Amino acid sequence: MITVHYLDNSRAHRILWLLEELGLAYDVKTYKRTSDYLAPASLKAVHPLGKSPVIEDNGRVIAESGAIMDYLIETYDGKTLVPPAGTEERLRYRYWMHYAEGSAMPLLVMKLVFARIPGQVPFFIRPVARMISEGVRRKLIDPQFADHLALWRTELERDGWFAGDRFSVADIAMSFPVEGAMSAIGRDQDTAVLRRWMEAIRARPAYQHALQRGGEYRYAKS
Ligand SMILES: N[C@@H](CCC(=O)N[C@@H](CS)C(=O)NCC(=O)O)C(=O)O
Repeated sequence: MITVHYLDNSRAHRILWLLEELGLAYDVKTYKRTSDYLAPASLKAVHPLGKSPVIEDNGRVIAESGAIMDYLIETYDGKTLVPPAGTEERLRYRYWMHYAEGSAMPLLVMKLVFARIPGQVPFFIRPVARMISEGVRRKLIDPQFADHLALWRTELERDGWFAGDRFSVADIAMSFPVEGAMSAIGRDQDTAVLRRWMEAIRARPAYQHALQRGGEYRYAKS
């Protein structure tokens, strides 16, 4: 039986969702975040980095969302959830599978970290910390963030999903960046196509079953 080590309010929701799409049986071991919003130390007993998701299957411990998704598709015949080899869609699929954790999440985490810096320093240097943090966000992070949003919109406006005109695991991979980004998107940005796509993924029974099986996942509310 597959075990998913699930940290609350985390990208581990994607793994439960994929397991539901594949119709596989699994156990969920839930971990609560600390007051600093970090993973509890007990996750380090599962994998040295102490992050989630991690799965255990047939004596193997597998970490890293993209690697877990690839493993599940390969091991449990998920080919209906992946565009056929050799097609344009398969190339797009591969791009988004790597992009989700390789490009989108580092930028989103950087945005979050800089937003939190002023609250983490002694109050007497807070104005300076705020100035630095806002400067970095305005000059370095937000212009890139706008480019990423435009890229998502262009891809979804093309034919509705991230890798073609059919749902694929690339949509699962992209769910966490898009859901996480929604609260950080300014009112000046057009989010209609992203919201339509989010409605479509949330309408999938497997997405909803994953919410029921997992712990908290606050991004589903945005
Ligand atoms: N790229 C990794 C990122 C893993 C990761 O950072 N997970 C977050 C959950 S969203 C985590 O465990 N955070 C708690 C911590 O850093 O202590 C993956 O996709 O698996």
